[in-house]
Amino acid sequence: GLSDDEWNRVLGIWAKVEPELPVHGQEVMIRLFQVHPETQERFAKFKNLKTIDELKSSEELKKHGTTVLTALGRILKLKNNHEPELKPLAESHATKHKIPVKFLEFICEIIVKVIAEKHPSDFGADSQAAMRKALELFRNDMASKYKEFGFQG
Ligand code: HE5
Repeated sequence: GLSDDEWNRVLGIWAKVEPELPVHGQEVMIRLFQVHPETQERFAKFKNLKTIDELKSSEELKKHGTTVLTALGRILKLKNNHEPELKPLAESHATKHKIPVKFLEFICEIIVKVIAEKHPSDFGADSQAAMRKALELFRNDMASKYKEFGFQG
């Protein structure tokens, strides 16, 4: 688990991300699709967006990015007691969307990078390490729930 200091770092930077969640969410989704194009194929709604301009112009993509980061923020704020929030997310990603754990790893790494770029002076090495640890906990618990839902991930 994370220490109190680590959780404070995670929630401290998240408080700076939250006022501009749509901006961060849009950037995360676009970056995810650029770096890992196979993830874009999973989105019926977005797989036909080809250019960066098309991606940037999509209000739906921005909205989805906001949805993703809102869900993640709620989970982070629950610290170690995230199971009630995590379970429905794991269920939909395991049984409906069938999103491999590898894709969760991709998006988590991109989230850290996007926050680091947008908040260079508030997200130093220790805070980045704490965020990586929190996201690892999120992924590990998603992976074990995946198995409960019969998805090997
Ligand atoms: O499952 C839902 O609610 C419990 C539906 C909305 C939702 C989706 C859908 C939410 C809240 C999340 N995702 C959240 C979320 C947090 C983690 C970091 N997601 Zn999600 N997703 C949805 C992730 C990670 C992640 C990685 C990838 C490749 N996710 C995806 C893919 C994905 C897809 C295909 C969908 C359903 C399609 C959709 O809603 O398109 C707009």
